[in-house]
Parts: sequence; C-alpha cells; structure tokens
Amino acid sequence: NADDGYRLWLKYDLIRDAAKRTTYAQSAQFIALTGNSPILQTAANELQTGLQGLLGKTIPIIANAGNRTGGIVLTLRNTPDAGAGTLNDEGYQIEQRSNIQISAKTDRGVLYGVFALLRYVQTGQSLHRITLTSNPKVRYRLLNHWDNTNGTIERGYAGESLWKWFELPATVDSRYRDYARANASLGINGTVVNNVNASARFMTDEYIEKVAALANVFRNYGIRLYLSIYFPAPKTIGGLKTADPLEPEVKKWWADKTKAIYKAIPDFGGFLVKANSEGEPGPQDYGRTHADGANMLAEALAPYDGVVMWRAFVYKADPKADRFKAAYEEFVPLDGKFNKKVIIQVKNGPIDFQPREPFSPIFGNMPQTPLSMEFQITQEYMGFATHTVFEAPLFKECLDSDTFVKGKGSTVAKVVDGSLHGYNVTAMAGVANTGSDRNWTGNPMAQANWYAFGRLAWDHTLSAEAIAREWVTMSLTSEPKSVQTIINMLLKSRDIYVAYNTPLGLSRPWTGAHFAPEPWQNRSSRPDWTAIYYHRADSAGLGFDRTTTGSNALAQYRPEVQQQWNNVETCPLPYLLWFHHVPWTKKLTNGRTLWDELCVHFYSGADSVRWMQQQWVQVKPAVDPAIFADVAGRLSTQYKEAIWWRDAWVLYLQPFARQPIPAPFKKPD
Ligand code: GCW
Repeated sequence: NADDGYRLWLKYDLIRDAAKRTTYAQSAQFIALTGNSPILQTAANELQTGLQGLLGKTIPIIANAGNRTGGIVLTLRNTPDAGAGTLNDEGYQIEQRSNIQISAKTDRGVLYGVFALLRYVQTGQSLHRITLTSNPKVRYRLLNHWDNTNGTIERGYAGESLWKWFELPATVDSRYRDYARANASLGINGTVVNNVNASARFMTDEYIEKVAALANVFRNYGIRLYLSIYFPAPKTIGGLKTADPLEPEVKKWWADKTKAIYKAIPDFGGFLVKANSEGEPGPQDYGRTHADGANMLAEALAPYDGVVMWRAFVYKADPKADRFKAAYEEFVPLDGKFNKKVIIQVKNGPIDFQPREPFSPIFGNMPQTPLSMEFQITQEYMGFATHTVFEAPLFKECLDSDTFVKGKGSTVAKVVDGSLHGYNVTAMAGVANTGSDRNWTGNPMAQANWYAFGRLAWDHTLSAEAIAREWVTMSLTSEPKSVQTIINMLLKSRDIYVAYNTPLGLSRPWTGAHFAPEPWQNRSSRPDWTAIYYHRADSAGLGFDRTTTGSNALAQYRPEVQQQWNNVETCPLPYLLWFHHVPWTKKLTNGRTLWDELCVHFYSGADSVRWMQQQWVQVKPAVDPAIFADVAGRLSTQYKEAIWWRDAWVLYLQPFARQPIPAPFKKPD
C-alpha cells in the first residue's frame, strides 16, 4: 500500500486516534448546503470526500440544516451584515455555534473555507469554538505553466506537460480535476496553461477548443484559465502584414480573437505576455513601447472581465551594460502610461530566479501601476528535481524586504498586495513545478514549494515554518518528532544550497541548461549569457561592482536600501558579491578573508547535505517507505552534486585567488 505521492497534501488518511475521530465526528454529523452552484457543489463534495477519509464515515449532504445541530453548514452571505462586512470577495469565515458555519460572499469563498476546515482537521487542531476569518491578500493568484504544444515543459523537471494536447478536447484526463483540486485547496484561482515563450497556435480555433475543455474542468474549482500570447500572432496566423499595436487592423484582429476566446471560455482570465525579451518579438519591433503593446491588448479585453499580465523580464545583449538595471530602466519611465487592466509582472529579483537575489528595484518604483510578483516554483537554478530546496524562506525573504519608498516598513509584500500604493488589482504568479510524473513534482519534497507558493499568495504573512509544518503534517507524517526534524531540514535547505552553489552573492555560474557548474564559461551566443559576465572573477578579486565606482545599479534603490548594501565594509555577507568586487584577501566583517569565507561556504554547504541525509534517515519509521526511498535517493545524488559544485568553484577560483584551501577543509572525501 505504498504511497506514490499522487495525493499531495490532500491525503485524508484515517485519523488513527479513535477518540479524536469521535470528537471531530460529533461536529460533523451532516453537511448542509444552502444555495446552489457548481462551485458550492464542489465545496460540499470536497468536504464529504475529505471527512470520509479522515473520519472513516460518509457524512450526508443535506439541503438545509433546519433545527439540526452538530453539523457543518455552508452558506453564501451576500448581505453586508456584521460578519460579511469583514470579508472580501473570496474570503471566508468559519465559526462554531450550534453548527460549524462556513460562510462567504461567493461560492469560491465557501470552497476555500472548506479546504481551511479540512486543513484544521488534517493538522489535528480542535474545531471546538473555532472562529476564523481569512481573506486573500492578493486578488489574482496564478500558476504559470511554461508548457509547449509538443508536451515539453521549459524548465520542467517532473516529466511531460500535464496537458495532453493531442487528446484534447475530446478526451479529458481525470488528472486535470485533481490538479484543480490541489490548487483550489491553496486558494490558487488562475492558471496560465502555456509557455510565455508562446506558440501562436494557442490563438487558433483548434487550440482554443482544447484549452476550453481544460477551462470547463477548472471552473468548478474557481480557477480561471489564462493564455500566454505570441505578440506577432496577427502576422503569423492572422495573415496581416504587421503586428504593430497601433495599426487598426492589428487592434481589430486582437479584439476579434479575444471575442472568440470569450465565446469558448466565458470566464477567461486574460493574457500573459513576454515581449521584447530574450529574442521574443514585441511592440518595440515597430518602434512602440511596452505600454502601447499592453494597452492594445487591454482594449481588446475591455468588454470582458480579463486582465493583461505584461512581464518586465527584459534586458539587452550588451556586455558593457549591467543587466541588473535593465528592467527598471525600461519600465519605470512608463509608470502611469498603462491601461487600468494591465498588471506588470516582475520577477522577485533583478536578474533571474537566482538562489539568492536582492529584491527587484522595480518594486515600489511604479506607484501608478499594479505590480505582480513572479516567483519561480520550478527549480531551474536550484538543482532541478534532485536537490531538496524549500523555497518558502526565499519567497519570504523577498516579500519581507523593505523598499523604504514610503518610509520604513514599505515592504515588497505591501507593494504587491496593493496596500502601499492603493493598486486596484493585485497579483502573484508562480512558475509551476508540476508535470506528468505520478507524484506531480518529481521530487516529493518539491510538492512543498507548490504548497508554499499557494499559501503565500493567499497570505504573505504566514511564516515559512508554519507553512512547512502544515505541509509536512498533511503530506508526510504527523509523528511530532519527525515533523520537527523534517521542518528543520526544510528550513535550512535553501541556505545549504546557496552555500555550495552561489554563496556570498554569487550568481549564474551556468549557461544553457542551468544545471552543471560552469563558472569558467566565457563563450555563448550572447555576451551576457556567459558565467564570467556575472561573477567577474579576476586576479584582483571577485564580484560585480554595482556601487558608484561600478555600474551604480544601487542607485535604483532608496537611500536606506543603498546604505545597507553600498559599503563593502558593512554589506551583509549574503549580498556582498552582488554589489562589490572584493579583493581575495580582504578581511570580511567576521574576520575571515574573502577566499577563506568562500571555502567555508563551499565546504560546509556540501557537508550539510550529508547532515540532511542523516536527518532524513531518522524519520524513516514515520514516513511512507516509497517516499522515504525516493527522497533518500535524491539526497544522495544531491550530496554528490554538492561536492561537484564545491570542487568546480574552488578549483576554478583558486588560480585567481592564489590562496591555499584552508586547513580544516583539505582532506579529500
Ligand atoms: O529564467 C529564464 C529561463 C527561460 C525563461 C525566461 C523567462 C521562459 O532560462 O527558460 O523562458 O527566464 O522567464 O522568460
């Protein structure tokens, strides 16, 4: 009866403690569903399914509680009475009086309340006098799939695409529903099903029909479907001579196309766009701006409830420029020029999903334009599906960073949730790590990253530890000591990865596949796609000078932020080489030289993977044997690869540094 990980955090295994089961069952004698909609029906069914597993009983679904007590009542509360007043459109309230009331303004809110209640039971919390109100802090909470028409996934490490384009629309895999359930359980309410490096085929009738079949499944779980678009589609599939966004015929083409999409998918969410970025075409090809392009699409969406998510991931192939500065330089001057349906989607860091980056300086600097956070859940730069790296600490580090744009406490999270500048629409997107692998994410531990993204998109104030605790308890084990061991391991895993991979603010020691260490790489199709462009190792030192003596990228931040990072004597070590070219023998704040400190990180980082292996062995009796073996195997590969990273860096850098490897580390493995 081995667990293959398919059920994710929705396992609903029978609660072993019979007394506990009875207590829960006393407050769950029936499920009363007042109101009628497919999503409410989903909510009742999900509650029934969950409780069936956890309590070992079929709880009847009834139409009305009448005078009955001891049940769970799902209600829509459209009236602005005291309770409903504190709820936003998707929020929910759970309260136990004579029944447990789960109420919300919309059916989606009720669904989220149901999953919250189930989470309470799954994590063993008491429902007695439960009173809980929760509202999502951002409105659009999306996964972005980088999935292609041929079934491959850009930067996907868990098999093929979940979407079987060749079978759709006639054959609808039951897995699509399971995908929707998992997302809805986290509060994710949208999904972009295709790659931002988009194929124009998604705009053809053939594909609109296929994606509409997916949307039909997602709809019952409150999930709206979005599409990435190929900007020159009016030319490539529309037969027009141009895709210039200011040309009337181009505008008309998009308006007609949008109409056709809404005909097939009435709740279509909108468009995601990568334009004039990494060779993708865009409005600049016609001398137009990002705003011209985005606004043209927004106008096409004007009759509908849809938005444009326009990505700010842009930089030029210029070896002399600093890529760090590029997105800010192109987008900040456009603040105030975007249609109100446009959201600018910004990666968390200024370069590209590195294991540790400072926050993007765009956050806080476009007060008139809603900015969406783009995190990468898939581990493009974090060991693919092999290395165990829990990303909640990375997400939190960025969200909690202070931009200081309106004084102390102007965190990135407050920019994104709209509270700082009063954005009318707010969004967070996560580049998905799911695929056709039976356990969805390849590495079972990577399920935690999907989970963490969803939970933080709902509520960015949750701590990484609380998220880890929920996930471990629901997905792996509820045995308290093992839960704690796994949480410790997860919470340290990202710093461990950074230590052997890109310590002290190093970045991008890869080219191409972004897998193997290639810090020596100085040749590429683009001058800024070499490793040396980023780390700048030479006989004088290491790191990218972004102070006034260098690219001065720091000037894009507020003075308070500059002060944290602009002085090599005081810059926190995790960010040191992001901003400074540091001499090899320079004494750092902790008294070690740069070279010695690097070695400490590389060596102790690799050793810490061994520590993770030891931790994992300790939980063996408490977790499913199949999952145990799977993770154990991946950890042993991770250990080998950590040593590989360590040695690649040390041996590459040593001829520049001309320093011995510090004594404690010399011993061969
Ligand atoms: O991280 C880089 C990836 C590309 C990706 C690009 C982007 C989808 O290496 O594979 O393309 O970012 O975010 O657009």
